[in-house]
Amino acid sequence: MVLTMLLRLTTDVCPMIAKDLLETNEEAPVAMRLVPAPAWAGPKEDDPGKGDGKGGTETGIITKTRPKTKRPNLYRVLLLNDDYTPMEFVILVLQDVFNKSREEAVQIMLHVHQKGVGECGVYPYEVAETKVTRVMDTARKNQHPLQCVMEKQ
Ligand code: TYC
Repeated sequence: MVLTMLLRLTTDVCPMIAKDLLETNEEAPVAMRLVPAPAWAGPKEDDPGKGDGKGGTETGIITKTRPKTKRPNLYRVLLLNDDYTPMEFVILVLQDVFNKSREEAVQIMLHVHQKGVGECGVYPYEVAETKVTRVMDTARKNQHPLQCVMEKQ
């Protein structure tokens, strides 16, 4: 995916950059180039006609194209200890909802049992939310007080 940014620039606002962009218009096809302003950009109020290219009234659109590399916000999904949920139930939830091996699930369950809280995984918002819901739903259906929460990393 690409993000295209448009910015109106006049040579009287920033003559050095505008001149540079005009001169390198063909050589800089991707990074940055000054192209004529399209009709939808509207006329510049104090610019009665076309600029002469010698500075002062030249108007154009800078387009900059770059890869959009926004990373998703991540959330930790945490399991909380209680005195009543059977250990075996917690192990099965960890295997089923968080795709843990039996060995990993036992380790996480014991960690939560001993420390009070433990991490089951780190996910983008909607994945984390779905996992919390699945844990809470299955706990409620089985009448266990098991609690699962998410927190921004
Ligand atoms: N403490 C529970 C017990 O002794 C076991 C347990 C572990 C419960 C982890 C919840 O998130 C939990 N039966």
